[in-house]
Amino acid sequence: MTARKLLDAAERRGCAHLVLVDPDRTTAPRAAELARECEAAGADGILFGSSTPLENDPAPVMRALRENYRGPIVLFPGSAEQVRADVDAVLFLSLLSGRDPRYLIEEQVAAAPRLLAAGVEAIPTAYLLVGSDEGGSVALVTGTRPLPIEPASDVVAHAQAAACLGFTLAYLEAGSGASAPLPASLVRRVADAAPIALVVGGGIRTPDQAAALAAAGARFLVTGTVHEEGLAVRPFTEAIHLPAPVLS
Ligand code: 1GP
Repeated sequence: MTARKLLDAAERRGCAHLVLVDPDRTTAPRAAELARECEAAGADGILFGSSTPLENDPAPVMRALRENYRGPIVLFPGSAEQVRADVDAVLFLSLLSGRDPRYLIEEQVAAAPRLLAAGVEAIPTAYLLVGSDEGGSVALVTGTRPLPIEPASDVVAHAQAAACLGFTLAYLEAGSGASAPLPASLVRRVADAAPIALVVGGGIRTPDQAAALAAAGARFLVTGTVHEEGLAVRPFTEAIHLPAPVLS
């Protein structure tokens, strides 16, 4: 099972690295290059998807990833429309930071029959837009506002609700291309108080930022924009994989 594989990787590494590939913003040759980098660096998975409706056929990009990367490829869909069978699993998202029934349950009702018919594994994921950047394209598409960073207790309570509702993951999202990642102090507060594996993404631009978020308790970190801009995968993977504790 892909969820198990990912959680095991996070357990083994301390924190796991997921690389986001947006098929509308990545050519097939670039996807092949990125996939080879992910394979060589030991990145733990590739997220495939876009928060906006797809404009191009994503199949060539998926093929390029499959041909060059042996790890899990997980769909990170912007809507039920993007559900496809050639992935190892789907982040089955519910936008818990918003209050719009469409993104809390209606898209899920539309997607579930197709997922089950295709035999694709769903990874129940509470999606929480957080931050001061207005949430980027997800906020725009969904018409929801992100949870403010302060008070942290509100973000904590949302992640705790996700845990109580039985979600496998809680994804703290600053928004793709956000001007800054979420503060490590916030991630630490949530990780300490909510018994659920945290995915953190949006605005991670340097390996140091990634290392700080991993040390703060994120179980998965997602990087996307930096690789679209040409930065290599390996320094991020190395920063994210926490060093094993020294036994005394
Ligand atoms: C977006 O969290 C991911 O959903 C990645 O964000 O593109 O800013 O790395 P970036």
